[in-house]
Amino acid sequence: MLPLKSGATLREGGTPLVESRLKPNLWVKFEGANPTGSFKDRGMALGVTVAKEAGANKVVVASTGNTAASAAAYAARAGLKAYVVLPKGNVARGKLMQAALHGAEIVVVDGYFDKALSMVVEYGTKAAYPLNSFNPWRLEGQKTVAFEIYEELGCPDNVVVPVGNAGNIYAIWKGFKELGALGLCKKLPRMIGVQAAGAAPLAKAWREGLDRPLFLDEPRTVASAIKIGKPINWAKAFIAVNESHGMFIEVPDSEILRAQSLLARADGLGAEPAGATSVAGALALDLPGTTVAVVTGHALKDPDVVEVKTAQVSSEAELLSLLEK
Ligand code: AN7
Repeated sequence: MLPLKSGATLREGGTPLVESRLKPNLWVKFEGANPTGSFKDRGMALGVTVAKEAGANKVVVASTGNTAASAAAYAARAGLKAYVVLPKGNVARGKLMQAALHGAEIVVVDGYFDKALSMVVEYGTKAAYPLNSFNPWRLEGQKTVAFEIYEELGCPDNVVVPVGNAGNIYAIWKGFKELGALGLCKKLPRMIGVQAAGAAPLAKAWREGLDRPLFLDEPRTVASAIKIGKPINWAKAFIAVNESHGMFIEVPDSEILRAQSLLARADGLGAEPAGATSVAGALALDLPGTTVAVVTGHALKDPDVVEVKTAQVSSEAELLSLLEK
C-alpha cells in the first residue's frame, strides 16, 4: 500500500493502542511513541525518502514545531540538510530543542505559522525540497495509522483527530478507504476533527453549514501545534468529514488541558495539549460504538504548560508524616 520499499526509516509507527479508562469503548492511539514523539514521523519517513530519491540535498518546512523536529531527525538520518521556518515565540520548547539537536538550520519569522508556511510555499520550494503536508508523500505515510488501528481493533465506528493544518484527518480517512476497497472494512468510521476554539476555522464554518473555512488572522490557543488560522489542507479535511458522515467540533483550551490531565492520570499517557485535543473531543461527544482518539504528540514536547507542584521536607520524620497522610 506504500509506493516505496525502503528508505529513511527510524522504525516509526507500531505505536500503542490503549483502552482508555476515561469512557467505555474509547481507545487511544498514542502517536507520542513515535521516534521524535509525534505522528509526523510516519509521513516524514516517506517524504524524506522521496526527497533523497529525487536527488535533493536540502529540505525545507514551515512548522508549529513537530514537523520541524521530525524533518530535522529524518533529514539527519538521510544525510540531507534541513531548514525549518518557525513562527517566533509560538513553538514549544521541546520541539525547538529537537530541531537544534538534530542539526537543522532554524529560521524564525514574526507572526503565526500561516505566515511561515506561505513563505515556504512561495519561495522555499525554489531552493529546497518542501516537506510540508501539501507534499502528498507525507499524507501517504500518515495513512498507515489506519492500518494499525485495523490490525488491532478492526474498523472502529469513530476516529477522532486533532485538526490544525488539516492533512492528518484526510490521511487517516484515505487509509480507511483503502481498507474498505480491499473488503477489509465493511463499514468505514466517521471522521471527527477537533479544533481548539481560538483556532477553529473549520469547526466554526462547519457549525454554520458552510462548505469553506472561516480563516482567521490571529489564532489563539494553548495548543501551539494547532495554532493555525488558514489550514492549507482544508479542502481535503472537508472531504474526509463529508464522505465519512463525520463532523468538526471545537473545544476550549480549558477542556484541552483538562483532557491532557485526565489522560495522564487515568491512563498513564502523557500528551502535549494538541495531542489531547482529540480526547477532549471524545469526552465532549456522545458517540455510538467504538471510538479511537488519535493522540498526536508527546507531553515532553511542551514542558511549560504543566504546573509543577512540590512539597518540601527537611527530615525523615517529615517525609514519613507526609507519606502517612
Ligand atoms: C501534535 O508541526 O502543523 O491537521 O507544523 O503537531 O495534519 O496539521 C503540526 C500539527 C495535531 C495537526 N497534533 O495535524 C507542524 C504542524 C499535533 C501536531 C496536529 C499537529 P494536521
